[in-house]
Amino acid sequence: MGEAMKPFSHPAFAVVGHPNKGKSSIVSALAMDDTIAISDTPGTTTKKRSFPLRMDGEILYELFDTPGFQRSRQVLAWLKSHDVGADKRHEVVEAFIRAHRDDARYYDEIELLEPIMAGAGIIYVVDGSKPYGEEYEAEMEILRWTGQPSMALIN
Ligand SMILES: Nc1nc2c(ncn2[C@@H]2O[C@H](COP(=O)(O)OP(=O)(O)OP(=O)(O)O)[C@@H](O)[C@H]2O)c(=O)[nH]1
Ligand SMILES: [Mg+2]
Repeated sequence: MGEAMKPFSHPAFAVVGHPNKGKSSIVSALAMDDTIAISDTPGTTTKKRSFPLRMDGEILYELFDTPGFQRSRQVLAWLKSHDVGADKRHEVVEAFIRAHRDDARYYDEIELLEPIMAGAGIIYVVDGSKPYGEEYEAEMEILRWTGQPSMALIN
């Protein structure tokens, strides 16, 4: 995995959530890009991908399609075991990424966390056709640890 991402000079949003909940479908619609891989197999998106929305050559905003969470409970357990206080949680997420950069088990989490840690806002995609699942608790708590603003998008 590469270097840490640079901060953004324009609004940026990472579309994140559980696998197979329509993240790529939403990015495809908002970015008006039908080359994005969409399928009913969970884990279709394996890398973050940037979609800058340009007007007159200038980037208005940037969307990131990302892989879904694969090991949210384990990630959250690591964060909690390295907790040093509520005001330092962003740094603990940074430490998680540094410690697991070459760990294939957390590839998907690191891919999705990187744009958020670089300053992207969070668009958390929820499946409106299914009852609320408790596996989402860990995902949402990890996202809170980043300290970035977030909104839920019910697909
Ligand atoms: N019925 C219905 N199906 C949808 C909707 N949005 C997405 N889908 C379907 O849900 C499946 C998953 O969509 P993706 O956009 O690939 O989901 P994803 O969250 O990017 O999935 P991963 O990349 O695997 O994490 C596809 O079969 C889509 O056609 C929707 O609003 N309604
Ligand atoms: Mg996808």
